[in-house]
Amino acid sequence: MSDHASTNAGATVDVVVVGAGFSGLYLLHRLRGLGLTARVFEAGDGVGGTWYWNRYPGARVDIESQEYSYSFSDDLQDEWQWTERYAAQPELLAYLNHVADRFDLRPDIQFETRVTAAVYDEPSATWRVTTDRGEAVTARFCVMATGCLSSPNEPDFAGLETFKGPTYHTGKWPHEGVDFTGQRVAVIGTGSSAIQSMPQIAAQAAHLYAFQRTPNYSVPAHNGPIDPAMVADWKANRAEYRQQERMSAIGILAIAPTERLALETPPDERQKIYEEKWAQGGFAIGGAFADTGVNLEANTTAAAFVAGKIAGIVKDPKVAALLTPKDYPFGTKRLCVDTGYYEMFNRDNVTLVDVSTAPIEAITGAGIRTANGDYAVDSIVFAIGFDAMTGALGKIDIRGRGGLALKDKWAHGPRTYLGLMSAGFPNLFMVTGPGSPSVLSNMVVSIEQHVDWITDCIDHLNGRQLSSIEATAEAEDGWVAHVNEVADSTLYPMASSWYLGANVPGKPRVFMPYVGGVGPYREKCDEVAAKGYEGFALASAGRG
Ligand code: FAD
Ligand code: N01
Repeated sequence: MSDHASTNAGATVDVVVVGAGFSGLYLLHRLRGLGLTARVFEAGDGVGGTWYWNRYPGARVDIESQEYSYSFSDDLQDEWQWTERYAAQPELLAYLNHVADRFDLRPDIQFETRVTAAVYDEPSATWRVTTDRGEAVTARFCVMATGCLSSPNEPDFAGLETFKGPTYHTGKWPHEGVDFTGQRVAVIGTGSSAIQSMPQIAAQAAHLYAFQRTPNYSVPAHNGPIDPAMVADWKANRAEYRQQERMSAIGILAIAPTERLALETPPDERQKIYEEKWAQGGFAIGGAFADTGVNLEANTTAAAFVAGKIAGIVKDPKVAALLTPKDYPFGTKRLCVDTGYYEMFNRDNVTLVDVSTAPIEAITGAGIRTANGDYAVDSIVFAIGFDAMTGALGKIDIRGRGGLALKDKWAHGPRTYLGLMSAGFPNLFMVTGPGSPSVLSNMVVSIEQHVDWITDCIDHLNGRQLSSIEATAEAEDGWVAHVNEVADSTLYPMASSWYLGANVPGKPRVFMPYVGGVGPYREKCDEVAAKGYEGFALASAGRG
């Protein structure tokens, strides 16, 4: 076992943290700063979370590196130099390892340990957390830093066990890497993971078969070495830029606030603006106009622009047509940011297989059988995504007041107050939980905000000898209604996306993240805290 601090049965700490990604690492640092004892449990054998698990070729951040990084320490920001505009997975993992070392976090992290249950004991107002190693630890507070995209969907294709070659999941990629040289490779899925990995696999493999059920909108990253002028500007104005991110819509500077409407902009000027945003790269295009996310007609102008780009890049018009999304608005599934994705389909060794009209029927010993025929392959990559936002929480037997299981409470969809806590589960916090901006934002900005709010809250309770905090049912009902109302005012619900749980059979269709914006959400959280944690019940031990 690497770097493993062990916890004895019966140990007691102030706070248990589950997960050692961006969230868990910063939590531990903040909790220590408050003089609290904390124990972090992490299933992997290293820190990094997303960037520990997703080691597939081409994995990289799609927000500019300096923005997708911690802001809490000036020294850390001064000393760390990113090398690319969009850092690749190895660099992101190195960064998070650097953070763990720099702040000496490892002694309080127990690796290769999966938390299996967390049970609230009402009389003592404590959580009893147990692990797959048979250990138990008692803590006043439990913070789930388990990640929104950390529970990979497992493939359940008929005949999977008969396949003779190796299979891989992008979300659990082998640490030693995979050499596809000379192989015929199938990639199932065309979400961000597939769109990032396929151009690299195609460059190595003998042949790549891309199995597409639903086409995605993708925009070019225009990645490259980091621009020294940008670095100098960032350094000079960092504090101001960070503040702008915190108060922005999605925590990204590339999406500048605009009131400009696509429908009120003359077509040639609109086209020019889209071209500029396309040339800028990444999410910039999402911020071209204020009405594309809420007005279908306006949205159609963005969709048509991207369709034109696909048609211009992909030489075979039939393939271009298949790659063009048709049945959901632009941006209502997470926008993909790529390096050479559409261009890849011009290669002789790449075949797009449309499984929307001819579904995958089975996996055979030799490959993949669709309704249209068989594809012989040597290996299969599952890029089929995650049980997002609730998946990792659902794998832990979390029981609150009166033995209530979180899974049962959320049977019809997650219910939280501010995405931070759920009524009936005192002293249990979630980082970027459902009902917070989370996956609709620069996650590091949202993670820092949540960690700061949670640790300030714990400090508030400790300073007043309060033993517990719990969301009230009324506040939760109000927040859930608000989250739904805001989502319904946008085009998001028009796509069968993982935001809605639509990618997991049987999962209730509820729009999970909060669309109201990172800045307004932060203001709401701050206001709640300033009003003595309005909407939460605070109690002293024994007083209920
Ligand atoms: P994670 O990084 O997911 O870490 C959670 C950790 O908890 C994991 O290590 C997991 O092993 C551990 N864990 C879970 N359950 C248990 C348990 N029961 N017991 C013990 N340990 C447990 N976001 C962006 O904003 N921009 C991006 O460009 C971006 N790119 C992404 C690319 C990929 C491939 C993926 C999958 C996600 C991406 N995201 C991106 C979202 C990304 O998840 C967040 O940005 C961020 O890394 C989340 O950090 P976290 O610490 O909250 O969760
Ligand atoms: O997963 P996805 P992902 N048969 O759910 C298909 C972040 N991320 O891992 O749309 C055939 O997006 C499925 O098809 P459909 C980011 O937030 C960021 O790619 O359900 N196909 C879809 O095409 C992202 O959104 C980056 O019809 C099947 C694909 O698999 C999130 O993580 C990189 C199928 C899954 O796409 C998840 O991305 C990577 C089946 N049975 C991830 N089941 C960055 O760029 C599923 N599919 C920063």
